[in-house]
Amino acid sequence: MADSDTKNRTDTSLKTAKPPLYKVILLNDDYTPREFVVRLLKAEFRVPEAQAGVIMLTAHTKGACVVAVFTKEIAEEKATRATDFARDNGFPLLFTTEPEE
Ligand code: TYC
Repeated sequence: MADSDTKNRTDTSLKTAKPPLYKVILLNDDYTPREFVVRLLKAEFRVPEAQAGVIMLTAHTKGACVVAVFTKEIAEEKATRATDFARDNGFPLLFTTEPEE
């Protein structure tokens, strides 16, 4: 019997199913200027200055920091755009994505 045929079902997963989410992760490197990282985060991810500063410093000190969470397609597009922008400006800054939990 198909799931949807089951009577009196209490599992609401069919109604509430959400797309899997992906984290966009900023990686630290030794060459990209801090100010450039903050500027890029503001422009590409629309985060306010203070938050961009915290994200940049977290990546700088810990090696990586989650920037934001999106559906897979959007996360990959954002990570690619941000990495390409850095590359166009001559910096090795890298953004990656990974599934959330
Ligand atoms: N570590 C870089 C520096 O000291 C700054 C930096 C911070 C680079 C965060 C990347 O994700 C990063 N100039």
